[in-house]
Amino acid sequence: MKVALITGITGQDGSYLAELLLEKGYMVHGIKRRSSLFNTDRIDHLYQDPHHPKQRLKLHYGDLTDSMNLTRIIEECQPDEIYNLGAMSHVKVSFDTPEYVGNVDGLGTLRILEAVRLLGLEKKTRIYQASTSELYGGLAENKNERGFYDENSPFYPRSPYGVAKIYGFWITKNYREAYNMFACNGILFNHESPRRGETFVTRKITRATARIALGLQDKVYLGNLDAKRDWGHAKDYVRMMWMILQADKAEDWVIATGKTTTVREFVRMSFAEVGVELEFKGKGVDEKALVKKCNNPEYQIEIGKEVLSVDPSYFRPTEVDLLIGDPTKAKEKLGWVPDYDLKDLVEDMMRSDIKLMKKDQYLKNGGYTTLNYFE
Ligand code: NAP
Ligand code: G4F
Repeated sequence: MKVALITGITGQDGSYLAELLLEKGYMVHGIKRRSSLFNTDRIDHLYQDPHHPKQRLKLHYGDLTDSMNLTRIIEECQPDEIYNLGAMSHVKVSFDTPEYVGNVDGLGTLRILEAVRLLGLEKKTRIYQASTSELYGGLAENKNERGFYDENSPFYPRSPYGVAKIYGFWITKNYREAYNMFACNGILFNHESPRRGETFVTRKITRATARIALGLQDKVYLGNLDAKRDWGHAKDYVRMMWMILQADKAEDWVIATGKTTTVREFVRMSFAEVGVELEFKGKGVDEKALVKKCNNPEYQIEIGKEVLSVDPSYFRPTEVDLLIGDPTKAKEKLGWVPDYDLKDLVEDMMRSDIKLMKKDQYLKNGGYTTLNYFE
């Protein structure tokens, strides 16, 4: 049985990847952080009975800042594959915690690579490093001749997060070249899902849209509506992480959809899912979105209602204005074909958030339900 170790297993990607690897018959080890509240919501459905003899998911307490802990866990698991997904992954928050981000997202990667090397596992263990399109920084002049970022485009990170991740990128490449380790970077563009953290922009929008439609919230405040992102579905992207480690050769790969969309358009698409047409008025910090039409009898929102304003506190000291990736290499060499496009993604997230918020609404109105009633 193949053995995998996932750092960041409690996160969006870690949870989908754990599902995928369990389906493929792997023994899956995951590192979770000690927290004062339960932090395993996203993987609880995979972890029914830790004492069952056939349980193939095992969690270990740990942290990417603790080398001894990481070395001990890797020695115990003897993994065939390590997926290093653990990170402080919020770009805006990285401006508030730059040193911590350097330690976790940058040096954390080194700790994993060095543990594998010191334990003499460099021939056995393949390593996936969660690199990011934030490395490119959105500089227009660095796109290729077709207008995309690809594996050869120069990097220009624009946040402490991006700078820490660039260390992770290069140290992975260096260990591959210096010690002949099978260590690869997946340079992933933004990927979202119903399990996306609530403070990333897509999930913030789909949650707020669902709550506004159900009368639980009046409006949402966002930052830069002009920012453009290449958004895919996390399920498609974790499948590609696995494919990267099954390849014949260790390399770095761009994973993206090749399309880019503004935050404003994502808002428009989310409201359209509940039958609401929006009209955007004003510019910059004065921009607002108002309800123009409401075509869904289930969700009655008054015409002219203001449902979105700009709050400059969400602006970043330095912004990445535009990201668009070229996944040609992954498609041609590994045969990656995504199942979801942006419309499917928005539908999936909206369906899930409407269900979740209906549960909230039901409870708010004095109802009682078991957790899975609305699943
Ligand atoms: P996420 O939902 O924020 O999950 C991050 C995971 O890392 C969580 O399990 C978190 O634990 C864990 N973590 C945080 N600090 C840690 C530490 N000090 N030690 C050990 N674990 C720690 O992120 P994601 O969206 O799944 O992304 C997965 C990885 O891909 C990250 O490295 C991210 O930077 C990178 N990435 C993401 C995207 C994207 O669009 N999603 C794109 C490119 C790259 P808690 O649950 O306890 O917080
Ligand atoms: O959803 P975001 O916070 O994601 P961001 O900064 O692109 O980072 C995500 O994708 C990276 C891959 O490129 C990952 F490496 C990283 O870990 C993370 O998963 O913001 C997207 C855009 C930004 O331009 C931001 O300024 O949306 C803009 N935005 C506008 N209003 C907002 C908001 N972002 C957030 N989080 N909250 C807002 O209210």
